[in-house]
Amino acid sequence: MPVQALHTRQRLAPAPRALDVPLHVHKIYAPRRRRHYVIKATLNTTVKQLKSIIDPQTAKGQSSDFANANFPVDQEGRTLHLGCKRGEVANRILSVGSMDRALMIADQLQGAEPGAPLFQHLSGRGFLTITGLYQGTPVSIITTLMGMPNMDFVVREARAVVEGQMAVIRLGTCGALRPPAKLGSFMVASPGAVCVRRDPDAWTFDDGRPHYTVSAPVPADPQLVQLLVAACTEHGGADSVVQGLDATADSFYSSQGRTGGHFEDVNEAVIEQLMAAHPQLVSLEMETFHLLDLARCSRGGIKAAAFCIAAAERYSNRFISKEQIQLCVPFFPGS
Ligand code: R1P
Repeated sequence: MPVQALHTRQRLAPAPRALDVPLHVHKIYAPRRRRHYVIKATLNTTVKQLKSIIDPQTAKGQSSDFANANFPVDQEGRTLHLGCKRGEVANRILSVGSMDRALMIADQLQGAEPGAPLFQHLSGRGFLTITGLYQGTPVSIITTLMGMPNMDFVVREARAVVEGQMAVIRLGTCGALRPPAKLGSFMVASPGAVCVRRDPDAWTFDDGRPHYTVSAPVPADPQLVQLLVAACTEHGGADSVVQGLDATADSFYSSQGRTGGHFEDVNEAVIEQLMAAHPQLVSLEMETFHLLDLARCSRGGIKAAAFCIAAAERYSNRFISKEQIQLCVPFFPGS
Protein backbone atom coordinates (compact mmCIF):
# COMPACT_ATOMS: atom_id res chain seq x y z
CA MET A 1 0.00 0.00 0.00
CA PRO A 2 1.57 3.31 -0.94
CA VAL A 3 1.83 5.70 1.97
CA GLN A 4 1.96 9.42 1.37
CA ALA A 5 3.25 10.60 4.72
CA LEU A 6 3.20 9.79 8.36
CA HIS A 7 3.49 12.19 11.23
CA THR A 8 3.06 12.02 14.96
CA ARG A 9 3.41 13.96 18.13
CA GLN A 10 2.96 10.85 20.18
CA ARG A 11 5.34 8.06 21.02
CA LEU A 12 5.85 6.14 17.84
CA ALA A 13 5.20 2.44 17.79
CA PRO A 14 7.91 0.35 16.18
CA ALA A 15 7.67 0.39 12.41
CA PRO A 16 5.32 -2.36 11.26
CA ARG A 17 7.25 -5.50 10.49
CA ALA A 18 6.61 -7.16 7.20
CA LEU A 19 8.28 -9.59 4.89
CA ASP A 20 8.23 -7.15 2.05
CA VAL A 21 11.10 -4.92 1.21
CA PRO A 22 10.09 -1.43 2.42
CA LEU A 23 8.55 0.62 -0.33
CA HIS A 24 8.77 3.99 1.35
CA VAL A 25 10.97 5.37 4.07
CA HIS A 26 9.61 8.49 5.72
CA LYS A 27 11.48 10.90 7.92
CA ILE A 28 8.99 12.52 10.28
CA TYR A 29 9.46 15.49 12.56
CA ALA A 30 7.77 15.23 15.97
CA PRO A 31 7.73 18.84 17.23
CA ARG A 32 7.28 18.24 20.95
CA ARG A 33 10.16 15.80 20.97
CA ARG A 34 12.12 18.05 18.65
CA ARG A 35 13.49 15.10 16.74
CA HIS A 36 12.94 13.13 13.57
CA TYR A 37 11.71 9.57 13.35
CA VAL A 38 12.11 7.21 10.46
CA ILE A 39 9.13 5.07 9.49
CA LYS A 40 9.19 2.32 6.94
CA ALA A 41 5.92 1.61 5.17
CA THR A 42 5.65 -1.67 3.37
CA LEU A 43 3.17 -3.48 1.22
CA ASN A 44 1.90 -5.17 4.37
CA THR A 45 1.36 -1.96 6.27
CA THR A 46 -2.34 -1.58 6.79
CA VAL A 47 -4.24 1.62 7.23
CA LYS A 48 -5.09 0.54 10.75
CA GLN A 49 -1.43 0.09 11.64
CA LEU A 50 -0.63 3.50 10.26
CA LYS A 51 -3.46 5.09 12.19
CA SER A 52 -2.39 3.38 15.38
CA ILE A 53 1.02 4.95 15.02
CA ILE A 54 -0.45 8.40 14.51
CA ASP A 55 -3.29 8.23 16.99
CA PRO A 56 -4.09 5.09 18.98
CA GLN A 57 -7.44 6.57 19.98
CA THR A 58 -8.45 6.92 16.35
CA ALA A 59 -7.36 3.38 15.59
CA LYS A 60 -9.97 2.01 17.97
CA GLY A 61 -12.37 3.06 15.29
CA GLN A 62 -15.36 5.23 14.93
CA SER A 63 -18.76 3.70 15.46
CA SER A 64 -19.84 2.43 12.08
CA ASP A 65 -23.51 3.21 12.71
CA PHE A 66 -24.47 6.56 11.31
CA ALA A 67 -27.90 8.01 11.64
CA ASN A 68 -29.38 10.67 9.38
CA ALA A 69 -28.46 10.39 5.71
CA ASN A 70 -28.97 14.13 5.34
CA PHE A 71 -26.15 14.95 7.78
CA PRO A 72 -24.61 11.70 8.99
CA VAL A 73 -23.39 11.53 12.60
CA ASP A 74 -22.61 8.45 14.66
CA GLN A 75 -24.07 7.59 18.04
CA GLU A 76 -21.53 9.79 19.81
CA GLY A 77 -22.33 12.71 17.52
CA ARG A 78 -19.15 12.42 15.45
CA THR A 79 -19.44 13.69 11.89
CA LEU A 80 -18.79 11.32 9.03
CA HIS A 81 -15.60 12.77 7.56
CA LEU A 82 -13.95 14.96 10.21
CA GLY A 83 -14.86 12.46 12.92
CA CYS A 84 -15.22 15.11 15.64
CA LYS A 85 -18.04 15.71 18.07
CA ARG A 86 -19.12 18.60 20.28
CA GLY A 87 -16.42 19.78 22.65
CA GLU A 88 -13.56 18.67 20.41
CA VAL A 89 -13.41 21.63 18.05
CA ALA A 90 -12.86 25.23 19.20
CA ASN A 91 -14.74 28.12 17.66
CA ARG A 92 -11.45 29.66 16.50
CA ILE A 93 -10.09 27.49 13.71
CA LEU A 94 -6.86 27.67 11.79
CA SER A 95 -7.25 25.74 8.56
CA VAL A 96 -4.02 24.45 7.02
CA GLY A 97 -3.39 22.25 4.00
CA SER A 98 -0.91 19.74 5.34
CA MET A 99 -0.22 17.66 8.44
CA ASP A 100 3.34 18.97 8.58
CA ARG A 101 2.05 22.51 8.92
CA ALA A 102 -0.58 21.52 11.46
CA LEU A 103 1.97 19.78 13.66
CA MET A 104 4.49 22.60 13.48
CA ILE A 105 1.89 25.17 14.49
CA ALA A 106 0.39 22.90 17.14
CA ASP A 107 3.70 23.10 18.96
CA GLN A 108 2.53 26.54 20.10
CA LEU A 109 -0.63 25.20 21.75
CA GLN A 110 -0.99 24.00 25.33
CA GLY A 111 -3.36 21.41 26.74
CA ALA A 112 -6.47 22.42 28.67
CA GLU A 113 -4.70 21.77 32.00
CA PRO A 114 -0.99 22.14 32.78
CA GLY A 115 0.70 19.03 31.44
CA ALA A 116 -2.46 17.79 29.73
CA PRO A 117 -2.10 16.58 26.14
CA LEU A 118 -3.67 18.41 23.24
CA PHE A 119 -6.81 16.90 21.76
CA GLN A 120 -5.98 15.33 18.43
CA HIS A 121 -8.02 13.24 16.07
CA LEU A 122 -7.05 11.86 12.70
CA SER A 123 -10.17 10.82 10.82
CA GLY A 124 -10.35 7.84 8.53
CA ARG A 125 -10.52 10.30 5.65
CA GLY A 126 -7.27 11.92 6.69
CA PHE A 127 -8.53 15.11 8.34
CA LEU A 128 -6.39 15.92 11.38
CA THR A 129 -7.94 18.06 14.13
CA ILE A 130 -5.78 19.37 16.97
CA THR A 131 -7.38 21.43 19.74
CA GLY A 132 -5.64 23.22 22.58
CA LEU A 133 -5.07 26.62 24.11
CA TYR A 134 -3.14 29.43 22.49
CA GLN A 135 -2.29 31.96 25.20
CA GLY A 136 -5.29 30.70 27.14
CA THR A 137 -7.77 30.81 24.23
CA PRO A 138 -9.16 27.58 22.75
CA VAL A 139 -8.03 27.10 19.16
CA SER A 140 -8.34 24.20 16.72
CA ILE A 141 -5.97 23.51 13.88
CA ILE A 142 -7.61 21.42 11.18
CA THR A 143 -6.02 20.06 8.03
CA THR A 144 -8.12 21.00 5.05
CA LEU A 145 -6.04 18.81 2.73
CA MET A 146 -6.51 20.23 -0.77
CA GLY A 147 -9.27 21.72 -2.85
CA MET A 148 -12.70 23.19 -2.38
CA PRO A 149 -14.57 19.92 -1.65
CA ASN A 150 -12.28 19.25 1.31
CA MET A 151 -12.72 22.79 2.60
CA ASP A 152 -16.44 22.12 2.37
CA PHE A 153 -16.17 19.06 4.65
CA VAL A 154 -14.07 20.93 7.18
CA VAL A 155 -16.21 24.03 7.47
CA ARG A 156 -19.61 22.34 7.41
CA GLU A 157 -18.70 19.54 9.82
CA ALA A 158 -16.86 21.86 12.20
CA ARG A 159 -19.87 24.20 12.13
CA ALA A 160 -22.10 21.26 13.10
CA VAL A 161 -20.19 20.57 16.32
CA VAL A 162 -19.26 24.09 17.44
CA GLU A 163 -21.49 26.33 19.55
CA GLY A 164 -21.78 30.04 18.79
CA GLN A 165 -19.92 32.19 16.33
CA MET A 166 -16.85 30.82 14.60
CA ALA A 167 -13.75 32.47 13.17
CA VAL A 168 -11.89 30.48 10.52
CA ILE A 169 -8.53 31.55 9.16
CA ARG A 170 -6.84 29.72 6.33
CA LEU A 171 -3.06 29.55 6.44
CA GLY A 172 -2.11 28.16 3.06
CA THR A 173 0.48 28.29 0.37
CA CYS A 174 -0.11 29.86 -3.02
CA GLY A 175 1.38 31.01 -6.26
CA ALA A 176 2.37 34.67 -6.47
CA LEU A 177 1.21 36.24 -9.71
CA ARG A 178 3.14 39.48 -9.82
CA PRO A 179 5.78 41.51 -7.99
CA PRO A 180 6.17 42.84 -5.36
CA ALA A 181 4.91 39.43 -4.18
CA LYS A 182 7.83 37.04 -4.04
CA LEU A 183 8.71 33.64 -2.56
CA GLY A 184 7.94 33.73 1.17
CA SER A 185 5.63 36.77 0.97
CA PHE A 186 2.55 36.72 3.19
CA MET A 187 -0.31 37.05 0.74
CA VAL A 188 -3.38 38.36 2.54
CA ALA A 189 -6.59 38.03 0.51
CA SER A 190 -7.85 41.36 1.86
CA PRO A 191 -10.50 42.04 -0.81
CA GLY A 192 -11.46 38.35 -0.90
CA ALA A 193 -11.31 35.82 -3.71
CA VAL A 194 -12.73 34.79 -7.07
CA CYS A 195 -13.21 31.20 -8.19
CA VAL A 196 -11.77 29.78 -11.42
CA ARG A 197 -13.34 26.61 -12.77
CA ARG A 198 -12.65 24.42 -15.75
CA ASP A 199 -15.87 24.06 -17.74
CA PRO A 200 -16.11 20.56 -19.29
CA ASP A 201 -18.97 21.76 -21.53
CA ALA A 202 -16.46 23.77 -23.52
CA TRP A 203 -14.92 20.46 -24.63
CA THR A 204 -18.26 18.68 -24.94
CA PHE A 205 -19.95 21.24 -27.17
CA ASP A 206 -16.87 22.83 -28.69
CA ASP A 207 -18.97 25.90 -29.51
CA GLY A 208 -16.51 28.63 -28.63
CA ARG A 209 -17.53 29.12 -25.03
CA PRO A 210 -14.65 29.80 -22.59
CA HIS A 211 -12.89 26.74 -21.23
CA TYR A 212 -12.53 28.42 -17.83
CA THR A 213 -15.13 30.45 -15.93
CA VAL A 214 -14.39 33.06 -13.28
CA SER A 215 -16.84 34.02 -10.54
CA ALA A 216 -17.44 37.44 -9.04
CA PRO A 217 -15.35 38.16 -5.91
CA VAL A 218 -16.50 37.11 -2.44
CA PRO A 219 -15.19 39.34 0.37
CA ALA A 220 -13.16 38.35 3.43
CA ASP A 221 -14.13 39.52 6.91
CA PRO A 222 -12.58 43.01 7.28
CA GLN A 223 -11.88 42.69 11.00
CA LEU A 224 -10.02 39.41 10.58
CA VAL A 225 -8.16 40.83 7.59
CA GLN A 226 -7.00 43.76 9.69
CA LEU A 227 -5.74 41.41 12.41
CA LEU A 228 -3.99 39.22 9.86
CA VAL A 229 -2.24 42.13 8.19
CA ALA A 230 -1.10 43.46 11.57
CA ALA A 231 0.16 40.04 12.67
CA CYS A 232 1.97 39.35 9.38
CA THR A 233 3.55 42.80 9.45
CA GLU A 234 4.71 42.29 13.02
CA HIS A 235 6.22 38.94 12.10
CA GLY A 236 7.89 39.73 8.80
CA GLY A 237 7.85 43.51 8.41
CA ALA A 238 5.68 45.56 6.05
CA ASP A 239 7.65 44.41 2.98
CA SER A 240 6.73 40.78 3.65
CA VAL A 241 2.99 41.45 3.35
CA VAL A 242 1.19 41.69 0.02
CA GLN A 243 -2.53 42.38 0.04
CA GLY A 244 -4.69 41.63 -2.95
CA LEU A 245 -7.41 39.56 -4.51
CA ASP A 246 -6.95 35.80 -4.52
CA ALA A 247 -8.10 33.36 -7.21
CA THR A 248 -9.10 29.90 -6.03
CA ALA A 249 -8.85 27.29 -8.76
CA ASP A 250 -10.48 23.88 -9.03
CA SER A 251 -7.20 22.31 -10.16
CA PHE A 252 -3.54 22.77 -9.33
CA TYR A 253 -2.85 22.28 -13.02
CA SER A 254 -5.43 23.16 -15.68
CA SER A 255 -7.26 26.09 -14.12
CA GLN A 256 -4.02 27.51 -12.70
CA GLY A 257 -2.55 27.72 -16.18
CA ARG A 258 0.06 24.99 -15.76
CA THR A 259 0.81 23.44 -19.11
CA GLY A 260 1.99 19.99 -20.08
CA GLY A 261 1.82 17.52 -22.94
CA HIS A 262 -0.63 14.91 -21.65
CA PHE A 263 -3.90 16.84 -21.63
CA GLU A 264 -5.57 19.25 -23.97
CA ASP A 265 -6.27 21.88 -21.30
CA VAL A 266 -6.57 24.93 -23.53
CA ASN A 267 -5.21 26.96 -20.62
CA GLU A 268 -2.24 28.86 -22.04
CA ALA A 269 -3.98 32.22 -21.56
CA VAL A 270 -5.72 31.54 -18.22
CA ILE A 271 -3.40 33.57 -15.98
CA GLU A 272 -3.08 36.44 -18.42
CA GLN A 273 -6.86 36.70 -18.79
CA LEU A 274 -7.42 36.51 -15.04
CA MET A 275 -4.92 39.25 -14.35
CA ALA A 276 -6.39 41.45 -17.06
CA ALA A 277 -9.91 40.97 -15.68
CA HIS A 278 -8.81 41.54 -12.06
CA PRO A 279 -5.98 44.05 -11.72
CA GLN A 280 -5.97 43.51 -7.93
CA LEU A 281 -5.25 39.79 -8.32
CA VAL A 282 -2.05 38.66 -6.60
CA SER A 283 -2.38 34.96 -5.69
CA LEU A 284 -3.61 31.64 -6.98
CA GLU A 285 -4.46 28.64 -4.81
CA MET A 286 -7.27 26.13 -4.19
CA GLU A 287 -9.40 26.77 -1.07
CA THR A 288 -9.83 30.40 -0.03
CA PHE A 289 -12.82 31.27 -2.20
CA HIS A 290 -14.86 28.38 -0.85
CA LEU A 291 -14.09 29.26 2.76
CA LEU A 292 -15.19 32.86 2.17
CA ASP A 293 -18.26 31.71 0.23
CA LEU A 294 -19.37 29.41 3.06
CA ALA A 295 -18.80 32.16 5.62
CA ARG A 296 -20.96 34.48 3.53
CA CYS A 297 -23.74 31.88 3.50
CA SER A 298 -23.45 31.03 7.19
CA ARG A 299 -26.19 33.43 8.34
CA GLY A 300 -23.59 35.39 10.27
CA GLY A 301 -22.30 32.31 12.10
CA ILE A 302 -18.83 32.26 10.55
CA LYS A 303 -16.25 34.98 9.97
CA ALA A 304 -13.39 34.04 7.70
CA ALA A 305 -10.22 35.34 6.13
CA ALA A 306 -7.17 33.81 4.52
CA PHE A 307 -3.51 34.36 4.02
CA CYS A 308 -0.99 32.24 2.19
CA ILE A 309 2.76 32.00 2.00
CA ALA A 310 3.88 32.45 -1.59
CA ALA A 311 5.45 29.11 -2.48
CA ALA A 312 5.73 29.71 -6.20
CA GLU A 313 6.46 32.73 -8.34
CA ARG A 314 4.38 32.09 -11.43
CA TYR A 315 5.90 35.07 -13.19
CA SER A 316 9.49 33.81 -12.80
CA ASN A 317 8.78 30.07 -12.52
CA ARG A 318 10.71 29.79 -9.22
CA PHE A 319 9.54 27.54 -6.34
CA ILE A 320 10.24 28.01 -2.65
CA SER A 321 12.89 25.92 -0.87
CA LYS A 322 12.08 23.78 2.17
CA GLU A 323 14.32 25.94 4.36
CA GLN A 324 12.60 29.13 3.23
CA ILE A 325 9.08 27.87 3.92
CA GLN A 326 10.04 26.60 7.37
CA LEU A 327 11.10 30.12 8.27
CA CYS A 328 7.55 31.31 7.53
CA VAL A 329 5.45 28.59 9.11
CA PRO A 330 6.15 28.81 12.87
CA PHE A 331 4.30 32.09 12.77
CA PHE A 332 0.92 31.94 14.40
CA PRO A 333 -1.46 34.87 13.97
CA GLY A 334 -2.95 36.62 16.99
CA SER A 335 -6.45 36.02 18.17
C1 R1P B 1 -1.43 22.51 -3.77
O1 R1P B 1 -0.10 22.17 -3.69
C2 R1P B 1 -2.02 22.89 -2.43
O2 R1P B 1 -1.23 23.94 -1.84
C3 R1P B 1 -2.01 25.10 -1.66
C4 R1P B 1 -3.19 24.92 -2.60
O3 R1P B 1 -4.27 25.72 -2.26
C5 R1P B 1 -3.42 23.44 -2.58
O4 R1P B 1 -4.20 23.02 -1.49
O5 R1P B 1 -2.45 25.33 -0.33
P1 R1P B 1 -2.06 24.46 0.96
O6 R1P B 1 -0.56 24.49 1.06
O7 R1P B 1 -2.73 25.09 2.12
O8 R1P B 1 -2.58 23.06 0.74
